[in-house]
Amino acid sequence: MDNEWFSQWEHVFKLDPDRALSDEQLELICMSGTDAIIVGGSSGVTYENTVDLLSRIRRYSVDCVLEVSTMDGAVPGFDGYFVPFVLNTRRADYLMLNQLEGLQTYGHFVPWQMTAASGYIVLNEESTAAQVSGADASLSTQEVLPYVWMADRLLRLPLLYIEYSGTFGDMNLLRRIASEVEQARLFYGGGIDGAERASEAAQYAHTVVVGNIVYSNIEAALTTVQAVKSIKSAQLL
Ligand code: 1GP
Repeated sequence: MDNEWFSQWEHVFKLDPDRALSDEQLELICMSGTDAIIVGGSSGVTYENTVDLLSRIRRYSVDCVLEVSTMDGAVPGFDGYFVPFVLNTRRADYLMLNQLEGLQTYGHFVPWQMTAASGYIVLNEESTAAQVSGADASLSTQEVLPYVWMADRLLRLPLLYIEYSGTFGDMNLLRRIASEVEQARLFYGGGIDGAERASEAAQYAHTVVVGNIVYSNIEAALTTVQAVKSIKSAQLL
């Protein structure tokens, strides 16, 4: 992996260390053809459950990265690390102070070559992510765009993550955001429950993230891989 380590990803599954998945289900996910697994969650993430999930995913060759959202869950040995910054929070701890504390404690151990900042815009008010981070999630299109410009053009973050966790987002807004992004890789996550929604999101986002449905309908989750890949192949033509 190098600085471009996530620049080819089109589809990823996000797995929560605090939720149960059988070995059979995990094998299906890891062998699905997805580009990577992101390990992360908004609550209940500990060192122990993160190490446990990493060691189970390590039986497979798929890239596995950690979204570092708590100091407790900062585990070495992943292929890469995302450090989330919630751009539309009013709370300085989620904007920057928690991350700063992490660097004050563990900064000398950070594998910088495979660590990237991810700028989150959280747009589902009901989500745990919004509630935990105190995000101002009810933004109009006109209100969202300055966050996009801030992340992509001013801060030049490598990754912009449009997060609707738990609900399917406004695809018109995602299309508008995509048209404004100049250099960041655009991730979309939220409410993808099968091939149809995966295809829709893949039209606009560079990378589609599939989470919850893994735990409630694994067959539907698996269909999202090919759905995203088909759209991406068609875009190349
Ligand atoms: C969550 O964006 C991911 O952080 C995926 O969302 O769980 O709704 O698929 P879902």
